[in-house]
Amino acid sequence: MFPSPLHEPRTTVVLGRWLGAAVLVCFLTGLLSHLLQEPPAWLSGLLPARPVNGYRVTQGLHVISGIAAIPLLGAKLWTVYPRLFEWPPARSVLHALERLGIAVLVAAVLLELFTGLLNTLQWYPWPFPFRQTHFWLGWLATGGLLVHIAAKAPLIARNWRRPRVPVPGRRAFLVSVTAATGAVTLTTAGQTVPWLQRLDLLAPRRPGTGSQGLPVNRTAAQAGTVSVPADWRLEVVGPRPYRLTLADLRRLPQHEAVLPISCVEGWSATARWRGVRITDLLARAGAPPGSAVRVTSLEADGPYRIMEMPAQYARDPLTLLALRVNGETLNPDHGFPARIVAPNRPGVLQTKWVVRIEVI
Ligand SMILES: Nc1nc2c(c(=O)[nH]1)N[C@H]1C(S)=C(S)[C@@H](COP(=O)(O)O)O[C@H]1N2
Ligand SMILES: [Mo]
Repeated sequence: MFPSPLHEPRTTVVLGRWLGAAVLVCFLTGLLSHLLQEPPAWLSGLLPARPVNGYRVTQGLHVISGIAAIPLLGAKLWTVYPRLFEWPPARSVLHALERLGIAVLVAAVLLELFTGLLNTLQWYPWPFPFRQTHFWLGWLATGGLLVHIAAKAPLIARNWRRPRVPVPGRRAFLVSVTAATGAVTLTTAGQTVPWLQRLDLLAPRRPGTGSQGLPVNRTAAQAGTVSVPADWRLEVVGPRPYRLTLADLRRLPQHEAVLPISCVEGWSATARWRGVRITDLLARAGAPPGSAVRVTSLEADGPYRIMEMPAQYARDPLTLLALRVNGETLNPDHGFPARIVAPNRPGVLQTKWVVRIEVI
């Protein structure tokens, strides 16, 4: 029924090594992203504000390895799918358990890659929350993978080295899978790797494309902040609270920072920001050194309305309340009148339409 000679363990092992590597990179970078976006209390003081592009690199790797895993998984499942029709389906309790484990593993990995891919398109056609589901499926898939590798260790060991007699067609098959993996990777990686931008055929975003040279995830219209109230004031709450108009803010010392927005959805774009240092605003409010802050957006609701920033970012000279981007006043979509930019943080924490900064 399955005439291809490639439904055999050596081919599966070769693909499994690549897929395993992709899944491992994806898992570790995903874990990091999760921890950066919502750090547990014990960790938040330890997260480094350098290198400024750190999150751009790890999140880029996350999405690149996840996309590469899709053709690899397809090919690997193809090599083994005849075993779905094995008869009898279970030879022993142990065999039944092993097959059940594989079912869970395959389901978790498929769902993980599917939800991740759709997330890069900002498309959420399901009733469950994306982030928590993606996080726990990641553990399930990686745990399932480790158990699978352990259960298959003898088979993997037997097929680790190239056999003396080659299976006909294997080389061509592996070359095709490599080409497919390379193609989907190279045509999407440009959403975060600047020198691959020209190949960006399948990427949902292009870093330089968007108003003011930058993509927009949530527009002012979507957030309901198109018309900023005429009496807008930045409120700084601390031991010596105060309020500033936009004109006041513009009269304070202005600083520049070249920093990326590194979106968890997989695109990153560098921009030149100009505005007031958060550390200067905090000093003026009499905040004790080492203060963390809570930032509130004008946005009526939404998961990114309130953001907390640990001290190491708040005191960083590159962390700005930006008023300008790439030489222009921020437009409404990029956070007019003022937004946060900080080094080495996920895009979701680069709060737009800021109205309040509280010392905590
Ligand atoms: N208040 C608020 N700030 C926000 C968001 C939001 O939805 N609301 N989206 C965040 C996300 S997910 C990203 S990637 C960046 C994008 O910034 P940009 O639209 O200026 O490129 O803004 C962040 N700041
Ligand atoms: Mo984002």
